[in-house]
Amino acid sequence: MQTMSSGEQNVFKGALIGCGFFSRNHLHAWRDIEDARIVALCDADESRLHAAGREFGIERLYTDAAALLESEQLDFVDIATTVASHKALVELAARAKVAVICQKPFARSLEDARAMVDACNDAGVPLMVHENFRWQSAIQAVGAALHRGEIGRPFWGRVSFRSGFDVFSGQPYLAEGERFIVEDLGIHVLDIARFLFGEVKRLYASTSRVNPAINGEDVATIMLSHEQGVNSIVDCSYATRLPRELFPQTLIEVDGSAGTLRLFADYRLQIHNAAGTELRDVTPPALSWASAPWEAIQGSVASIQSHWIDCLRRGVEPATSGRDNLATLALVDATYLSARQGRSIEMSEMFGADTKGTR
Ligand code: NAD
Ligand code: 89V
Repeated sequence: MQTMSSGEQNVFKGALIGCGFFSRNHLHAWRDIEDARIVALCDADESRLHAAGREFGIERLYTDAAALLESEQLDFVDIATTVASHKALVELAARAKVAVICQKPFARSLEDARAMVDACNDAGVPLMVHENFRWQSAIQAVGAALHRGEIGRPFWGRVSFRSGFDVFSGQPYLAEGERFIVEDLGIHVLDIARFLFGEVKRLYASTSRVNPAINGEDVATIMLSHEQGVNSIVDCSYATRLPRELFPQTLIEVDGSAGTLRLFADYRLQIHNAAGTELRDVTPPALSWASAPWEAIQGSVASIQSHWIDCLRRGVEPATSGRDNLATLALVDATYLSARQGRSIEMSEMFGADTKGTR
């Protein structure tokens, strides 16, 4: 059992639910955050539960999330299970009045996501979606450069993720679903487009499957018209054989009224404007537990989890709150709808009369 010293009174106590493939990154990152402590773990699979407990020295272990929430005094739960269990677990945490982080994809449908946001709202508990890609050091550097107006007013952008990396060996469930790249990876890239260029008015998308061994689509191209006048392209592929594999790098191009920004491979950020051309190094932080090729993602996990603790301490809404994530999920749904029907989608169609909580 973990003991708290008097110096740890200001430490936020959490439990992690879901001890699978990606949970190791959460657990390593929590260990590095001074004012957070994971005091208990939960997984329906006992062998995974005990393996994580042993690896991270956590002794309070549960196979049932309801029992965890009944027995532990928690400041937050961190849900790192796959999407099928998210709604039940978020609503369970809300009923127990415990603040909650939930991994992406937040929900299977926009309707479920709204219900989850409402449940936390009504219970008065903070809710953050672990939408971490925008928290990568390189993406934050791009956002900051645009925010400072270094290339003037952006009018065009491209956010691109093209890879042939074998994601299925670590995450075999990704090969099984009817939906694949847009729901799993495109969701991050669409969220980056929102983060950089603002909310979307309209989109047009096409998708295809190249890999015959999987059920869902592994290529998507999406054209977005943003409310503030930027037109952008989000493209992603897991069927792209490059001379050098770049997983999990996202490459970015932005043209602005006073210059251009390019995020090249290997985390090189080029800003070109009237003052000249500058190349910046925006490499992810060197974490002791990072492992190639995952460093950028692992750095973003550390950043989003620190952001959560900071928001809890200050009593403010996280940047990637449940409410914020509704707009990203709506882009995912609109992409599938556009690809299926071969037409552009007005984002207002996705919300109908019920725009509650989408901004
Ligand atoms: P996984 O299948 O390896 O692990 C999930 C674990 O949750 C399993 O051990 C399972 O037994 C457990 N579980 C499921 N339902 C449960 C329940 N009701 N109660 C207790 N335990 C339960 O999955 P993973 O690859 O670790 O992915 C988990 C989530 O993380 C997914 O939603 C995935 O999309 C997301 N993910 C995010 C990133 C990122 O960068 N943000 C990267 C990889 C995966
Ligand atoms: O981030 C994710 O959700 C992961 C991966 C980067 C492998 O697609 O599933």
